[in-house]
Amino acid sequence: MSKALDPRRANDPRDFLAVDGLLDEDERAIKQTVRRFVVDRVLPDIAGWYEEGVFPRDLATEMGSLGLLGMHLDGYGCAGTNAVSYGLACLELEAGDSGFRSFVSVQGSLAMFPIHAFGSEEQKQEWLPQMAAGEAIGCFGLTEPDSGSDPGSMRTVARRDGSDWVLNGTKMWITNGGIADVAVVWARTDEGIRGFVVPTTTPGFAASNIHAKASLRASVTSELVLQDVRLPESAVLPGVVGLRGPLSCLNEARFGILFGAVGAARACYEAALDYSLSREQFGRPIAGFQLVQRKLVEMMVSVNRSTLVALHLGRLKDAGRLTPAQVSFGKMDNVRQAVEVAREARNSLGANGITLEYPVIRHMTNLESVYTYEGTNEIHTLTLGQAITGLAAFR
Ligand code: TGC
Ligand code: FAD
Repeated sequence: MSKALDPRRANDPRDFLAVDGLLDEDERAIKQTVRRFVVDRVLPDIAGWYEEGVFPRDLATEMGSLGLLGMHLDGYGCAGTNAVSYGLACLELEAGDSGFRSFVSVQGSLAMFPIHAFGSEEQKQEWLPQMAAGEAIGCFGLTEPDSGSDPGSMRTVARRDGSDWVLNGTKMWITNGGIADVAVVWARTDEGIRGFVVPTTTPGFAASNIHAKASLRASVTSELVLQDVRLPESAVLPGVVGLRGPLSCLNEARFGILFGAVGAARACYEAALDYSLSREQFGRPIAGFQLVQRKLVEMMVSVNRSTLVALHLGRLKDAGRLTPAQVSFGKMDNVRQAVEVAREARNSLGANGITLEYPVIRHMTNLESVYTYEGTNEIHTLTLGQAITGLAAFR
């Protein structure tokens, strides 16, 4: 008879609900591969990149060769994994830094997805293989200086001029903008909102990076100015008209974020656990004090609960049953949980919690952006309110 496990030590503090056991072999292998990439290629340098405010563009091709770019899309050089694997990759990347998950979200879900879902065959052939390889970088221009939560109020316009389109307007807060080779830009037309595939070398297109950010510093965030940008008819995404186009892309990216936030929270919880076990005050490890244990337990419960929510939503997506409001549930709750975990972890590290020698303050400040972008906490709350009452309270 096998010796019974000591019930006091039967659980892995880093996977308390044994969620890893719910993954299949391929999913576990992808998770491990991305975790290794983060440990080897991101963690050694991330504090420096964060401090300097740079994103290491060189790593794009490495992420491409790992199949992380547009990984849940089929064909055109994309890996074609299931949705859960895409989510797990986002989780592991964000355990490194939200900037890396952002890069992958924007490239795969916001720039490649619209071309894949709504693009012409010519657009797909031209852009997707090089984007999947990380040789071309994409960005997604929806938000404007006066049009954030309400993208339907955008002012960027595209008007027909003979067989061409001419675009004018300004896009704000655009991830990857300054390093992009191609921008998917959403603009108002006589027919409704349409998407345009804009090579960033097109005359009249300019990107300037936003500096002095105190969050997501290892990520490029830019303003895009389009002044009489002339594009051929072939630049428009033929497959969609209306706000449904960009909002469909957001569903994909928000799905990655609801997994990613768990990664940031897990990294914070693990840092707090390790620190509390080794830091001694009053003659013993602070992890032995009841108030510290309470914080650690709250963090652990939160991380496990968010992981289960993410995995459940991933399984729904793979079964083709995930609704946009369910994505809002995950984005709203997992990100707010992560914000709270990061804050508690920061506190647990005392003064060391404010230095970049530990990952926590970096995650904590990053998560402030994650709380705001891809639909703020309030917008997802209202989306859920509408879903359960049938009443829209946005306006
Ligand atoms: P509304 O009248 O409700 O809808 C207009 C049309 O869109 C359809 N629709 C959706 N389609 C797909 N997915 C969704 N989630 C959809 N939500 C709505 C809807 O059926 C309708 O279609 P049709 O064919 O009948 O015309 O639109 P509204 O103007 O009332 O707005 C609704 C609201 C507020 C929820 C929406 O505008 C919204 O989500 N606002 C938040 C904006 C946002 O999230 N921006 C993110 C920008 S990108 C970014 O932040 C990248 S961060 C970098 C990174 O990811 O790392
Ligand atoms: P606002 O919409 O002005 O909101 C301000 C506050 O008012 C928020 O708290 C909001 O919740 C609240 N509010 C607004 N409307 C309501 C309402 N009806 N009811 C209750 N409260 C409300 N955009 C892109 O298009 N592409 C990108 O790649 C991209 N990357 C980003 C990267 C970073 C680092 C950041 C910070 C943002 C990025 N964004 C991007 C923009 C992001 O999507 C917007 O910031 C976000 O949608 C919110 O818009 P806003 O900042 O204009 O805030």
